[in-house]
Amino acid sequence: MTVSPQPDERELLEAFESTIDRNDRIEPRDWMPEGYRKTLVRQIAQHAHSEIIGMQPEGNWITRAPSLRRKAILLAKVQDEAGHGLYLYSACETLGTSRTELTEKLIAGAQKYSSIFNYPTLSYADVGTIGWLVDGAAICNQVPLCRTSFGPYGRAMIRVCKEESFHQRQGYELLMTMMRGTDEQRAMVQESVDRFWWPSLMMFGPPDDDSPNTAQSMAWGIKRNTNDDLRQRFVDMTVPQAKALGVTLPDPDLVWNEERRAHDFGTPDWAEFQQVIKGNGPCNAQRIAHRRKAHEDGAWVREAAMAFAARTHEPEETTHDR
Ligand code: FAQ
Repeated sequence: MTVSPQPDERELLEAFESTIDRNDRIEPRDWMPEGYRKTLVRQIAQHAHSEIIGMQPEGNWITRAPSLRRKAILLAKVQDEAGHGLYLYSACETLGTSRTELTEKLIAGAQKYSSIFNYPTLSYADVGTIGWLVDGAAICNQVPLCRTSFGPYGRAMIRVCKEESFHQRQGYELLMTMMRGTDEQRAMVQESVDRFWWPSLMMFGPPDDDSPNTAQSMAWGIKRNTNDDLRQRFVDMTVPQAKALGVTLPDPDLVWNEERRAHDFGTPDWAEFQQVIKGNGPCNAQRIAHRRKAHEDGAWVREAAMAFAARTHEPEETTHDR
């Protein structure tokens, strides 16, 4: 019998690169460079944490939703975010990192989550604004990720994006209803949009010139567009929606540029962004404390589930008397 020789690292790398060049998918059992694996774990974990932490600002309004219909919609949306977190943690597990490890890193402050969820939800209009702007930004960012080079991440994104579309529409519909209401309600919507506009633009990450990861992530097909490209796409998509809604986007420099066939817009406060991602945003401490408490309070559920799983996997003769 002839034993075929193990391919060396150069051959493995060539095979990996040719898969990337063909726009094919890398799957969990395929060989991959360590840097590719690490970048994916970093991005997917941050994305998963964002979904889970993102449940908090909206969850804040479940008990105070103004009608049964609005409450049911909000409950369903927040539950969807939990599901998105689970798909994403599962995608990360295929890269050899457990969900427990990732959660522990999150609550120790060793992994990030989206800056946007460190801002408070001060009025009920924020539920609509988050749906419209935050889910709108998430869709712009995530639709291209359906074509990301790592199979489990791209497949998770397909379902996530479908659900995010519903989230975006419910937010827009909520705001539209408020805009058809009283002057007070219209003022609430405008005040909410004023607070969330700039943080929504920051969701796309730092400008391309200050983005250390973009070039390599694009070369590996993990990211399909740069941060600035997606931010521009979001602005162009949102301006006509704001007009239809009757709200003003709080940027005096926002203007259509006929030559570029795109909107010019002002510069987000990047110093504020850096502070928020370093942990010094308005709600960072509260979000992590809440997540830590939920994790600790849920310890008994995990222990019971593990004990049940161990028992149901025991051989038949040791369990049938119980
Ligand atoms: N917040 O070099 P880059 C949602 C970090 S889901 C915090 O440009 P990259 C659904 C970045 O990690 C929202 N940190 O990085 C929902 C890096 O730090 P590191 C989440 C940020 O990875 C809706 C450093 O800055 N979506 O909203 C942010 O190439 C409503 C340098 O940055 C995703 O995660 C930020 N905004 O590009 C849920 C999408 N931006 O790790 C509930 C997937 C950058 O080196 C309610 N992720 N940083 O220490 C991505 O597309 C990318 O990771 C980017 C950042 C674009 C976020």
